[in-house]
Amino acid sequence: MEIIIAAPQSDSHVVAISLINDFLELIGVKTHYLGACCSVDRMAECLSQNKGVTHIVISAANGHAVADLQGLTELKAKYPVQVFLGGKVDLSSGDSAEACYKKIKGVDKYFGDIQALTHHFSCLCEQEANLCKSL
Ligand code: B12
Repeated sequence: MEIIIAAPQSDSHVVAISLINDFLELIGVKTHYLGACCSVDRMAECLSQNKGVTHIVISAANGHAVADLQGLTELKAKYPVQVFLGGKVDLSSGDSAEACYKKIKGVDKYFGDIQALTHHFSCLCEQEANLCKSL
């Protein structure tokens, strides 16, 4: 399992992405940690160089994810990846994070906490391992 971890283009908060990177590495996920202030173009560049990447995990903190993440649909038309988002998506609107994430085209799922995300990837890794054994 190989994934990208990043914060959106205008977002300089690094603590959550760093924690997520550590948790996922611990369960055996190979991570490409692109860090904070990462543009969608930079994510696409990484995908073009790493064909095994299946997911992009994005952490939003500063509330500008809706504007920052324009372009995900075009990226997904080119690369077959799933995009997971978590954090504070858009507090200015007063909507919940779960409601806000739906405003961002190209995001497949919003995760409320890191534990749920880690559990999800842990199940995916197990499925991948079982598939390899059966081949
Ligand atoms: C530290 C901090 C900073 C530091 C960041 C240092 C760094 N390089 O990381 C500095 C001082 C640079 C900073 C700057 C700013 N900040 Co600031 N910052 C914080 C602060 C105090 C802590 C953030 C943090 O690290 N938390 C620890 C991590 C572990 O928690 P977390 O980010 O909340 O993530 C948790 C969950 O949300 C979730 N999660 C997060 N992402 C993801 C992703 C996935 C996939 C999943 C499953 C879960 C998940 O899991 C984490 C653990 O529970 C928060 C306030 C707060 N107490 O939360 C404000 C806060 C995030 N900042 C805020 C703001 C507004 C700013 C500035 C705009 C301030 C300014 N006027 O300059 C700038 C923006 C800079 C930028 N370009 O992004 C606001 C954002 C408001 C919003 N979203 O609407 C906050 C919430 C403060 C506030 N209450 O107003 N900030």
